[in-house]
Amino acid sequence: MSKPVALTIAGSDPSGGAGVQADLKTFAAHGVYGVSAITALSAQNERRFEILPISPDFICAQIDTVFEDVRVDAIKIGLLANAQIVKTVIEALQRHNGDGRIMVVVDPVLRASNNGVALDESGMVLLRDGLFPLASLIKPNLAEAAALLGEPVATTPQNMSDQAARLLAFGCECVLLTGGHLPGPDCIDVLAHASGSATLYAKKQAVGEVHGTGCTLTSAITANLAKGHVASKAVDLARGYLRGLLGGRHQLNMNGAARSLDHMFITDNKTEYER
Ligand code: PXL
Repeated sequence: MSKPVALTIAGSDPSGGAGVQADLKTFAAHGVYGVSAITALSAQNERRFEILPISPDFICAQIDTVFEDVRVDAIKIGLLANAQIVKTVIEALQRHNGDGRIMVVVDPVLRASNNGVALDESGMVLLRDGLFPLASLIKPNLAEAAALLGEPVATTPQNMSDQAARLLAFGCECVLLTGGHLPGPDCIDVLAHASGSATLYAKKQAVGEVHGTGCTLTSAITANLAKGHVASKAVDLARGYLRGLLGGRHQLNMNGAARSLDHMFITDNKTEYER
């Protein structure tokens, strides 16, 4: 039997903590073969964020050549740097996933972790109205959910459930609204789908700012979907993987205050996240 295959359509992060680099390592750590189409190059650290979008035609060529040769089981979509690129990705999904066989996970990246702008207003509107209806799952954080809805940032689990339900109305199958920035002892996420919603609790770990957690969670969900898990199980396993990564010794020491994750840790200690 051949390995499951996951495609990431996302930006490059040279530090390896986020973006395509994080996605490919996360896929590999899950035993999933990773393929990629790069939407933008970034040059970034905690103080600077510069971005060079790839031309839509060349993004299209990357995606089309992958599909000519590879049977893709799940797709993760991350940073899309402008509205034209969002349109290119929508059209590629229409060409290659017209029958909806492939699970599609969208991380609606609006800002990079050092607050650099990743997608402008018109791009965000097209992402929401054109790409969400093609998605199996979208994973906004609190700030992204608020921006997408044009509402204040949720401050309670009830606000989060209400906003997740309103995001579902844009046409995706599931919404995972991550509430890591909500104050309190627990990390609270809401998973909403057509038949209801669940509030998921995990003990917050005192790790401070860690770079690339959103990309990593989303690519772990995608890897688990590629392996055939249903969405709720894929989310559960991915949250366990991220919890394992955030357990101190799986982080790399970088020069700055924000730390990066060691995505391959489960290949060293497989049982830890499977518990
Ligand atoms: O975490 C959002 C994100 C996505 N994609 C790229 C990034 C970042 C954050 O820095 O660099 C390429």
